[in-house]
Amino acid sequence: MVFDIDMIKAVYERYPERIAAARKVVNKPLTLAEKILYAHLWEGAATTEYERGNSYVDFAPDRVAMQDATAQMALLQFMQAGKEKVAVPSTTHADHLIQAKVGANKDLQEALNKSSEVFNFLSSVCNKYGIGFWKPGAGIIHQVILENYAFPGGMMIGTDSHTVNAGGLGMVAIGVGGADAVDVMAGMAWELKMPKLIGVKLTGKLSGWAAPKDVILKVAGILTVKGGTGAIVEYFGEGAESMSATGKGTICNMGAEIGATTSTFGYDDSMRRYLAATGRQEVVDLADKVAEHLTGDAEVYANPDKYFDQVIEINLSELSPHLNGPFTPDLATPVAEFREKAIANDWPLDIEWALIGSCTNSSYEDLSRAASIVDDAVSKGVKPKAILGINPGSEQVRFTAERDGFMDTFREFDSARIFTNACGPCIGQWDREGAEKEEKNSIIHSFNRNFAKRADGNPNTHAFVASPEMVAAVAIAGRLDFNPMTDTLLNENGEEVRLSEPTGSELPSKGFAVEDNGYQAPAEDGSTVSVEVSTESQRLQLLEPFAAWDGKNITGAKLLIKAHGKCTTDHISMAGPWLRYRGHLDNISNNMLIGAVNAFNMETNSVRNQLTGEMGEVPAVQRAYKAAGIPTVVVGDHNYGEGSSREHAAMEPRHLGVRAVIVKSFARIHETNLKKQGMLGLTFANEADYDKIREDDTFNFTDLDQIAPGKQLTLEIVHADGSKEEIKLNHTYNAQQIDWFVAGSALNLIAANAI
Ligand code: MIC
Ligand code: SF4
Repeated sequence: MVFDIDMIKAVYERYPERIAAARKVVNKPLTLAEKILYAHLWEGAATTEYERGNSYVDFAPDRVAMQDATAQMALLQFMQAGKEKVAVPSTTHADHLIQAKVGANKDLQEALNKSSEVFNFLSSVCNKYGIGFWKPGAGIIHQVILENYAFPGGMMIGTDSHTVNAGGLGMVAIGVGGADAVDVMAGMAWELKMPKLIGVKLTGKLSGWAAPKDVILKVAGILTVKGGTGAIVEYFGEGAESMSATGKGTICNMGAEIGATTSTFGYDDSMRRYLAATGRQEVVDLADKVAEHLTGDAEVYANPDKYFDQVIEINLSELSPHLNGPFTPDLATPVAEFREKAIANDWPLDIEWALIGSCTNSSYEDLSRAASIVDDAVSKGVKPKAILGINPGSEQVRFTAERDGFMDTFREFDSARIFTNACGPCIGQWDREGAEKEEKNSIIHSFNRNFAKRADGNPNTHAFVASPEMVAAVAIAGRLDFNPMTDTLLNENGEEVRLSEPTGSELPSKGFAVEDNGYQAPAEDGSTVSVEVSTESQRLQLLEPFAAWDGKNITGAKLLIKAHGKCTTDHISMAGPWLRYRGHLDNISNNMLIGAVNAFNMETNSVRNQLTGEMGEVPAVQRAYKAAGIPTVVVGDHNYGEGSSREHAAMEPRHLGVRAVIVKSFARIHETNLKKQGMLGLTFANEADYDKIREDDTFNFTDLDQIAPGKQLTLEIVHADGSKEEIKLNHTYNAQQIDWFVAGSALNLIAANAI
């Protein structure tokens, strides 16, 4: 069965007319990204050109995807919107709440025991409102989406930053907060600033140890974690066509790590092959009829400098494997240069754990290539030095890989652990023995993120990101500085052997197979399905609407924390053990900003309480201000809120009474999340003003009552010695977003309109 085939047919039927209209208004050759965006305007056929990087545009995405950790909040909000059914095809995927410990079956059972309340809630809400539900164990959201729902030229939003993975099948797929998903599920337009365009021309062909992962590891090194902000990255060229659809998915997936709005590739044979292999020949037949619209115009690709805002060229034939890290995904080092850099920086070289999986690298092809390395080592009598953990991307991938013998290959290593088809260690769902000792160590994985504490909670774990085949090789060597292209290993006979280059299959030659894919279709008529949330629950809590703005200037606000350096969503609302409270706003608020580094003492979770003068934990200090009715402000550095789409990072401060977040710059999703939840997300007009903020400052907004699009705000800083300074703040609120602030949240407006 092909999901939503009627919707896909309708999208393709509209394409010729929509592209013709877009050509008229834009009046020059079109990139693929522009075609997809203009084909999905809320207004229908384009009547005006939108300015990249400037115009706010209303879009009509084709579908919505959610995962369990964010869906709880998204669906709690949707329940407040007063709708009977979702307006577009939507799915929820249970993948984040399963901890990796012993192995797949036991771990899954344990998760079912621990989180049944949440799974039952999600299953019944989905059933009621017409949302497909993929049960625990079915797989990681983005692999399941790629296998079942993604289609070339489609537009999707998803409550997870790696929704962008679907660019591997030529979609424009964008990560958002739950409140954005609610807009689309409630049948409203979804707003986005018209993205800028970055073109990446890929020439040559990958060979040897280089993998699609290395393309994005290299791009991350070039663009850094904020280089893609506000832009869509479009890959093209012969090199692009030479890679598999799942390989393209890997590249698009990690576009989240450079802050890109999304990434995409033109429709090509690799996508045809993948769609056909996953039972969607029907989609191929439909897409082929409009194939010219599902890729960028030839003139664009011939003269990219004229049509993209920035162009990068990478010759795949010259690309070598990379290791990115530690602590940030953009610190890119070619394997050949790694040893020197690691020694200079004192990175631990010995490896105890190597992990393959996560939504970015858990496809059939990935497992097959990693298995080829293991197979080669076994046949040469080499034993692995590290433990190799594997999380397959979906039940279909696992079942097929099992049938084709790859799982048995991994099991040839006594130290291999096959975990559930789920996020697992990638999101800190990992019961790693000894992590609590907080010893300095390194791990290597094929995931996308490697922020401090993310995988095992240990701040001293140095995590490095690499391709699955490199992860397998490092697992065998037990050392991070192992270069499989030049180094040898000692086998059990004491002989020096070299690992052969990876081989693998893009797709299973016998086709994919699965017995139970874990899908639950929603009820045709959900009106009689009831959704219960106990008031006693520690995991779920119905939402109370946030209070509307009183129209007055915020005055007498205290500084809660001035965050130093990197402050990702993992620092603002940690995952791992806290995932269990994702449906309970008050409980999860106890993790607010506990990972952020206080610029005044360089410690985490220790800030001055201006009421008592004492140091205290951030959530506790904030609760004290709230109890005293005192507003607060959070100050941050660049790219504040980088990483996840989790809107908890915006809802927690909102819930606890923080009024404004003032930073040097924001990551896109987090900035929108703040706006949606009725917070003030502001930036220093003069970056250096960050330095003016002192630990015991009080703030007065002097012209907030005149807030208007494009107009700076003025902030008076009152220092403890009584001296005052005035600084200017920028904001990007348009008229509608100001309405959200006024109403207390975007949802308050939807709910008011539904009555
Ligand atoms: C992540 O990779 O950080 C997550 C967990 O998938 C998040 C979503 C979440 O916080 O639930 C993301 O990337 O958006
Ligand atoms: Fe799950 Fe990790 Fe992918 Fe996030 S990045 S969706 S936690 S596998």
